Amino acid sequence: MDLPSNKRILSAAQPTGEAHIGNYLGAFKQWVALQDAGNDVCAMIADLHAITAPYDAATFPNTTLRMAALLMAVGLDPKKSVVFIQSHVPAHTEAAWLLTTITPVGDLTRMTQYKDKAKKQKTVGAGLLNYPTLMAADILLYQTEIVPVGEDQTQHLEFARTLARKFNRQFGKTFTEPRAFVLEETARIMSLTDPTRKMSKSDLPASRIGLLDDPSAIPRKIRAAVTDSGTAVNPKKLGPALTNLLTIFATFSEKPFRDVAEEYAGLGYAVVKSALADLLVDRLAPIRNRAEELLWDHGELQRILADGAERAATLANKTLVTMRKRMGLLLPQNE
Ligand code: AQP
Repeated sequence: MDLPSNKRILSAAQPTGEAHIGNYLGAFKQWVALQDAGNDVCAMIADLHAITAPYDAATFPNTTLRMAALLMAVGLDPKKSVVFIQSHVPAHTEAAWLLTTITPVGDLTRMTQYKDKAKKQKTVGAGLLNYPTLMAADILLYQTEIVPVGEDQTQHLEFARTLARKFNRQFGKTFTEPRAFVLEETARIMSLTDPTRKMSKSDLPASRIGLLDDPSAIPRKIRAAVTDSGTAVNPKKLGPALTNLLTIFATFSEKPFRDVAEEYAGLGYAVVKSALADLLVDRLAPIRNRAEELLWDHGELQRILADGAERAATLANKTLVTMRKRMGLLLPQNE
């Protein structure tokens, strides 16, 4: 994959649950590669987005902190990147409100993700409808040039680009127009219990391998993962379940999918599962150990996040003041 360099990048993960190997292979790992390629990465824990879906307020602070620890444990270095919690930077909600005033409601109700999620909720909150405007604010506040997104987020990114153009036309050039960096599709990881659906934080624990899973849980979950009909690997006739297991294997071992499928050709599914479990236990151990180290000292973790929020706020507030000026809002005397 050709990586950009020297670009301002915004990436975000929602603390909607425990991050899993799908989040890691499909997103986090690539964010770290972007950081290491010399980009200026802002890595945000999107708590304000997460609360647009039903959630447990009592456990939410801890879930948020665990997500922060995991992002650092996978390699986002708070000395190189700006790692912060979205709600710690109030500019996001203010910029979102300002952008809401130029957002046509019809554009929001047409969003595929809104329609999908609204169907699953008893009462649809306005926060869910306004989700793309908040996401546009997240991106535009940092003058972001590149946003790494999965296929499912490209519509929201297009919306942010349209809003940036509209604002720039109406009030004068204020925002950089962001570009999507579509994450490698090969890294889309599916549920272990239903390989036709993507692995998801909000799904049952048996459907996913969490990055903080106990090493003893990993072989158990992999053994219980559904397989396709048949008993041995046939590279010419792979069903969705085996394709998923071999994709996880190939991505973690950084080998081409085809090579892994050939390597296990003719061998029983149990052999593949056992090798995959060993590989996962091995590869996840350093991530889990580092996250546990960080989580052991909440005070230090909060200090790192406070520093990230301060650096993020400096960048975001600069754009926010320009937005307010350009929109004709009277600034307080001290600004
Ligand atoms: N199964 C997956 N395979 C590959 N990539 C995935 N991502 C999520 N699931 C998979 C990518 O992880 C990044 C961070 O995700 P997020 O927290 O912003 O959103 P999400 O897509 O909503 O994640 P989940 O795990 O599916 O959580 P819930 O259950 O809350 O919806 C994104 O870049 C995403 O593409």
